[in-house]
This record gives sequence, C-alpha cells and structure tokens, in this order.
Amino acid sequence: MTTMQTPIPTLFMRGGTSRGPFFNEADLPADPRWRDPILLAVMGSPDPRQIDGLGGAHPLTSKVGIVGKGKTPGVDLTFLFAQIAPDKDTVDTSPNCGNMLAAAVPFALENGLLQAQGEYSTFRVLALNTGMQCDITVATPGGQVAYSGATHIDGVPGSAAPITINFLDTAGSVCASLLPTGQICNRLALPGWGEIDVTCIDNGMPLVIMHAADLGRTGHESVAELNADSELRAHLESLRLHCGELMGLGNVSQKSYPKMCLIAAAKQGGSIATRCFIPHVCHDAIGVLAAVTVATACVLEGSVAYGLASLPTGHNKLVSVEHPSGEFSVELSLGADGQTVERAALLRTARLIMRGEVMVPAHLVPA
Ligand code: NQM
Repeated sequence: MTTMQTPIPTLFMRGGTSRGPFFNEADLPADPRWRDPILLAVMGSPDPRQIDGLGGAHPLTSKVGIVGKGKTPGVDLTFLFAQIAPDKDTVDTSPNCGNMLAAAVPFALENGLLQAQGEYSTFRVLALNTGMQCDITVATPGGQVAYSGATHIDGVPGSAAPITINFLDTAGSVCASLLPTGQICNRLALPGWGEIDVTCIDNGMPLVIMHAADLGRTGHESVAELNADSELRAHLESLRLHCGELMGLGNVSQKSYPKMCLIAAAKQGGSIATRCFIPHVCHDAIGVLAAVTVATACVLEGSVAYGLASLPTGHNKLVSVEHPSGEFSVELSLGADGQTVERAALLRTARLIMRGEVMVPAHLVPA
C-alpha cells in the first residue's frame, strides 16, 4: 500500500445553515464503493470529533455536495447530497438537503460548469438523491457570483446575497407518497408513556410531526435543553423506529430519516413553532425541506399541525416556521382544492469559504 496522499479539488462552502466540501462529480469515482471511503476520509469519519478531516463534528457540518452538468433535456445541473455521520462510517445519499442545495449553483458557476446569464441567473437543478427538481436563482452581477448582500437568514450571522429556490415536485421524496402511512394522522402507543397522535409526511423530507405537549414538553425549549433530555430522545427514537416501518422505510435505525419534529403554537409572531431532531440531535434551526414539509402539514386538514398553525387565507400562503434560532418563511402555492401544494418557494444564502485540494490516502483513489 502506498504511503502517499492524493489531492482532490474542492470548494468548501456554506449552503444555508449547513456547510461542507463541494466536488465536481468528474473529480470523484462514480461508484459508491470507491466514492464513499473517499468521502469518509475527507470528513474524518468515523470519529465524533472528525479530527482527521474537514467535518465539523455535527450533522449540519458533516455534509458533502457533488455537482455535475445536467444530462437530460431541461436540466442544467445535477446535485447529489451526501450526509456523513460524524461518528459512524455511513454515507447516506437517500434524503435531500435543501440547505446544501443552495450552494450548488454558486459552485457550478465558480467551476465553469455553468455560465452566468446576466444580473441574475436561473438554472434548473435535479437533486439526484430523490429525483426532485427545482429552479435556483443566484445574483450574478458582471458575470460573477455575488456573495455579499442584504438577505439575512436566521441561523447564519450577518447578511448575504439572496438565493431563491423554487421547488417543483417535492411530494414523496424518499417515501412512496406525501402521506406514506395512508393516513393524515396516526394514533400510536408509545411504551412507557401512552398514546400519541403523529402525522407522518414527506414533502421533500420524511418527517414525523407531533405536538410537543403530547410528550410533556413545551416545544419552546432550547437546543441544549432538548439535547440533554435523554428521556425525550429515547421516546423519539422509539417512535421513529416504529414510524419508519409504517412509512415503508423499513428499519431506519442506521438511517438519518425520518426526522422527528415537535410542534407548538408560535410565540414570535410566526405560524408555528418547531423543534426538529435530525434525527438524534436537535437542529439549531430547521432543514429547508423539513420546513417545506412542516408548512405543508399546516395546510392539510386533519394533520396534527392543522389548526395549531395560524395561516393567511388564499391559495398562496406564507408560512413562517419558527425554530430555535429564529424563523424560516416558506411560500406555498396551493391547488384549487386548497389541499395540494403545487409549488414551494424560499430564500437561502450561500458563501464560498475556501478553494483548494483536500488530501486523501492514495490507496483510496482508483488509478
Ligand atoms: O431538510 C438537516 C439541513 C438539513 C437538511 C437535516 C435540509 C433539508 O439543515 O432540506 O436542509 O434535516 O438533517 O441542512
């Protein structure tokens, strides 16, 4: 075995409230049997501190983006998200990540995979994780990606240039349908606790949504309080394993989904308050597609969120999802029945943090 290291070109980027290295797909092996050990080495997993790699020892900073040119008509770009567990040797490419997705177009423009179109550039991106498509608009004054600007997103200090994401087809991303149990609400027995109503839903991210009050919590606790609450975390994991089966996802013990979402009445003028477990630690904010999915549950009659959320009337609804570090606004366009979400639009920001080469043991890279 060689003792050398091999360099792989990478851009280290923030996408929304997540962060990680981005690669041109041409610079990585396509075969996951070769690709995944490279990604683990890049991030320094498995190790809770990820001390030997680029990972930030938290699920939100242990993410990788892989970007390629579109290969089908109408698709400009492909994006594959990989969730690397800090402390395990797992690389999960089955769920989406709307936060990392926000940096896909800036990466492609930096890399020459795409050319700017004018003051603003809009491209259709196919998320290979689930086959979902979206249109992403980035500010490109003078043909360059703009990073600075006046848009603030909660969970990220300061402000930056806006990135608009318009999701076109999010229903049933990892699951077979929007409501994969076939019901809008399931009453489940939680051993050692009692019965609890949950809504199992996937409008871009598989989620199990429940009232925090049904688990004896307020839904307004801090992330630190919730992460220290071992009784709650045990209840959530037991519900998650059960719901994974009900949602047709099989044994989810090693999977990063479904995520578990506690809801409560909004407290800061938003539509609903959330605390989202991803799935074992509480998110400091909320995932993009998790926010889209919670917002969707808010408009569906009979869900555990319906009635708790205060929503505007009409077919275009701005749903403000409160989370531990602020709020996340999702604009939903509903169909004529008022129960079908046809489009979800939202704002993110991204930033190129560093460009360079990441070094991996040479034996991991095929000759
Ligand atoms: O739901 C965290 C994140 C995510 C995923 C997670 C995401 C999404 O905040 O689209 O963005 O749920 O693990 O990056």
